[in-house]
Formats: sequence, structure tokens, C-alpha cells
Amino acid sequence: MTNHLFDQLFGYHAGSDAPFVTPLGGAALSHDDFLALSARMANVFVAQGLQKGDRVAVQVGKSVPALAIYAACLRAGLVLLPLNTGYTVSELAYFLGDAEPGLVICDPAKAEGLSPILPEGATLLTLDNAGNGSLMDAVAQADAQHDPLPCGPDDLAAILYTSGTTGRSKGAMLSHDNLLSNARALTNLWRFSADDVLLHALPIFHTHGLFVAVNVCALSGASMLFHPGFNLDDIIADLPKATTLMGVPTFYTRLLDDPRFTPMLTQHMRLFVSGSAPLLAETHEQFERRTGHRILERYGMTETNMNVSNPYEGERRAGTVGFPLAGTELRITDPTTGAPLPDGEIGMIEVRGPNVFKGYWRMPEKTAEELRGNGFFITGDLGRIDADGYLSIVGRQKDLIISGGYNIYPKEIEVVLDDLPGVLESAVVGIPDADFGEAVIAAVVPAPGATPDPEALMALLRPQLARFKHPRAIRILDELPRNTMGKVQKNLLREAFAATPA
Ligand code: MCA
Ligand code: AMP
Repeated sequence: MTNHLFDQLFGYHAGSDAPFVTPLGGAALSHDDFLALSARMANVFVAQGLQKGDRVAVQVGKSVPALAIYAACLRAGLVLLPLNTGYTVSELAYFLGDAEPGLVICDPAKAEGLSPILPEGATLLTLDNAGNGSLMDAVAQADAQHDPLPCGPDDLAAILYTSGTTGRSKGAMLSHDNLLSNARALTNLWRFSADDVLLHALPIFHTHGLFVAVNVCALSGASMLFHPGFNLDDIIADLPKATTLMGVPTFYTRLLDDPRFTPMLTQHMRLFVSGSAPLLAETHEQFERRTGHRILERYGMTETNMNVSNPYEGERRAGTVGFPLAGTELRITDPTTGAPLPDGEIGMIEVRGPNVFKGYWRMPEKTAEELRGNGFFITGDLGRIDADGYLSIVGRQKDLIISGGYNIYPKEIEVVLDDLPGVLESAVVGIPDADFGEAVIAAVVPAPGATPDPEALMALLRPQLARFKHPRAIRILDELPRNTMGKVQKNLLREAFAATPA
């Protein structure tokens, strides 16, 4: 038996000295160098006593060794659990307690804070942004020979946590074939080849930067210019060396705001892809006017990888996400009854295919709520299919804010606010934001007799929540608007706050 995903993504490049990944300001690593690095790292993991199916939790900055952790986990049959670098210790405690990893890899600066919350028996190794730490010390001593463990299509490759409307994150279990089938569909559709150079500026702890970007490059033999984050100066300097860019809409609005972003700079580019959040039709049109390129927008989720994409050759229609990927079925259903609706009607987007995950880690009831027995996954997004078959996402049934491509579930912030002294209850909403698409605003109702100060509340909230979830403002209200059923009318809060955003 072979290793279903590893062999296809990385293994077949053995002996290739073509560049695979070039860190910003550093030297390119060839496919073969990357394989050797991942082999040494896999041997380190095995030496820690990790066995097939064990989880490896990783909260480190973006670097080539950080990427090699993914390949090393695959080859050793381990399950990668990548974590947003912004998560605080109290957020991490939940993930580590739930996933029970056998190994945790973190930045050396975080090691002390993480030690008390390590699951029993777990090892802690460190890796900093420059590639130093106890992980790389062990890698330097490790054998470069490692035979990839046999892994089948249904073996788990990764667990990615996605927050929930109840405020409790759920671990989406992704199999080798979930990832491979999607990488194949995208590579074919978007015409990736060994001639491509992807400008990679997304984080690698989410589906977009890790699986969509990296897997497509690995599968096609393309190479990556690997930036630690999205920095306009660096992007503009490296664009002439790239053929493709994948980004969230904020990447494109920021580029358009920069006068250095000229048609010349994008002349040789083959493809710009956008996803993770809605791309305004206005941005799509402005981008075409400026560069002559039509951004290709696609739609996906952590649970399903990519589902739907605008075409490579046909019309890339602004304000739509296009057609289902090869092998993926799409249907629109009545959100209450689940009955399929005809094209043209707005309803729940459901998807089915080899890309759809295996369920939520240790949450069979949650899995059953969202994944139907017939294989259709209920996305929580509302959409409509037009007469030409293009899907438009018209809203979300789930209470979710997307800020700069990061998902923020209001409930996660509300539970923290509700626990603060002087707070009776709270409601968190997203209002339009020119840079991030949406920005977080919190409404707080004081407990009887209390007069909470927004600044003091912010100070208490900060250490508990990742920076990107911090409300832009906390508004004190006498009461929350509610409908006759007692449900908070968040639409009214959104309208009121959007009208007076300061
Ligand atoms: C940074 N900050 C943010 C965000 N990013 N606040 C809210 N939302 C954000 N997304 C904070 C910073 O900590 C900072 O706080 C302040 O806002 C200004 O930061 P800035 O320097 O402007 O931000 P940046 O470092 O340039 O980052 C912006 C970014 C980044 C490049 C848009 O957020 C990003 O890379 N987003 C991509 C997320 C992504 O990959 N999503 C894919 C999810 P302070 O001032 O206090 O320092 S996967 C997915 O959704 C599905 C599967 C899909 O379809 O892809
Ligand atoms: P996540 O839970 O992080 O995987 O985020 C998935 C969610 O991001 C989807 O359910 C959508 O709500 C949203 N999303 C992803 N791509 C797009 C897009 N192109 N347009 C609108 N929303 C999107």
C-alpha cells in the first residue's frame, strides 16, 4: 500500500532539483531538498513515539520548516492540527484538550505559557520564524532516510478547527482523499503546471493557504515565493517573478489602493484567485479596469475544501462564485424543510463529493446535524443559481463575521463578554469595513446598577481572545433589540452601528 496523499503531492518529486519553495529573502529549496527535510522531521516525530493517527498540534509562524511539518505528518501517518498564531493560551487550552495531540510544536516564546495546558504524555517542541528551536535541533541529528507509512484514502490527514454558532469549536476531520481529490480538481481547472510560480502570502494554518495553495503547487510541480504574510512592498517587489496569486479580497483592495500596482506589474501574470470572503463586484471590475485581468473567484469551506469556482476559460462573472468543481454536486434547498429548490430560488447551499470531510472530531451529533445521511453537507451559506448555472452567495444563515478572510463567530466573543463584571448580556455583529470587508462591533447591556466602561471591558477581553476577534468598539446599550420570540435582532444592531461606525 502506498501513502495516498504524500506520494502524489511530494513523493513523486524525488530527485527533482527544480525549486519548490523560496522563502522571502532566502534561497530556494528544491522539491528534493524539501523531501529530505520532511523525511528527517518524520523521523523526529517517530522517535517521539508518535504512531499512525496521533495528532500533531502546531502553532508557529510561517516558514519553510513550518510547511515541512505538514509533509512530515503525512509521511508518518500523523494528523496535522494547525492553529492560528493569534490564538491565546485560553483558546489553545480548548483545542489541545479536545484533540489530545501527542506532540505540540510552538514558538519558543510561547512554550512556557503552553506547558501547563499540554495534554498528558504530550511532548513540546519549538520552532521560531527563523527556523530555530528544539524541533530543528532534533531534525539536524535525524536520519534522512524515511519510508512513508502506508495510508489509504480515508485515513485522516488533518483536523482543522472551525468555530461554531454555539461558541464551541469543532474539529473538521479531513482525509487524504478529501485533500487529494480537491487538489486534483483545482490543478486541472486552474491549469497549474510546473511552469507556475505562486506568490504565497496567506497564512498556512487554514485551508486556503495550506491546502488550496500548497497542494495545488505540490501536485503540479509549481513553485512558491513564500512570504511570511501580506506586506504590500514585498508583494509588489515579487509580483514580476510570479505567474499566479491566491488571496482574500483584502489582498486585492489593498493592491488597488496602491499607485505602484500598475498594468505593467501584472502583465506576465496568468491568474489571480480570490476566496474565503465575498469579493465585491466593484473590486472585480476595478481590478479588471486597472490590470486587464479578471479575478477568478471561488468558494469553499474548511469542511469541504473548495466546492465551486468560476471558470478558467469561460466568463468569470463578478459577484458569483461560478460552477461546482468536477466531482462535486451542488444543490439549493429549503432551509427549513431541506427540500431541493429549483434554480433561481434562494436557499441553503448543500454540497456533496469526495472533497466533503469525514465529520467533526468526537462530535457525532454535530456531524449528524450538518452532514446528511445521503452525503450532502449543509454549508450554512445561502445562495442562488442563475439561469447560466453560476452560483451567487447571497447571505449566511449561520451567525458569522468574516474579517479579512478570518471567520469570527459572534458567540465566541459574546460568551467572553457575558462573563465580564458588570455585563448583563451582549451581542456581537459585523459592520461593513473597507479594508477587512467586515469589522467586529459589540453591544453590551450593563447588569443592574453597574456602569461598565468599554475600555475596561476591552482590557479584560484582550488576553482571552485572538487579536483579530477583538471588537473595534464596544457600545453600551440599555437593552438589546428583540423580536416577539425574544431573539436578538442583530440586523437592527448592524444597521444602527453601520450608520454611526465610530
Ligand atoms: C489582522 N488584524 C485583523 C485581521 N488581520 N483584524 C481583523 N481581521 C483580520 N483578518 C489585526 C492585526 O492584528 C492588527 O492589530 C490590525 O488588525 C491591523 O493589522 P494589519 O497589519 O492591517 O493586518 P495584516 O497583518 O496585514 O493582515 C491582514 C490580512 C490577514 C493580510 C488580511 O488578516 C490575512 O492574511 N488574512 C487571510 C486569512 C485567511 O487565510 N483566511 C482563509 C481561511 P494591531 O493594530 O492591534 O496590531 S480558510 C477559508 O476561509 C475557506 C476554506 C476558504 O474559502 O478559503
Ligand atoms: P471557513 O469556515 O473558515 O472554512 O470559512 C468558510 C466560509 O467562508 C464559507 O462558509 C463562506 O461563508 C465563506 N466564503 C468562502 N469563500 C467565499 C466566497 N468566495 N464568497 C463568499 N463567502 C465565501
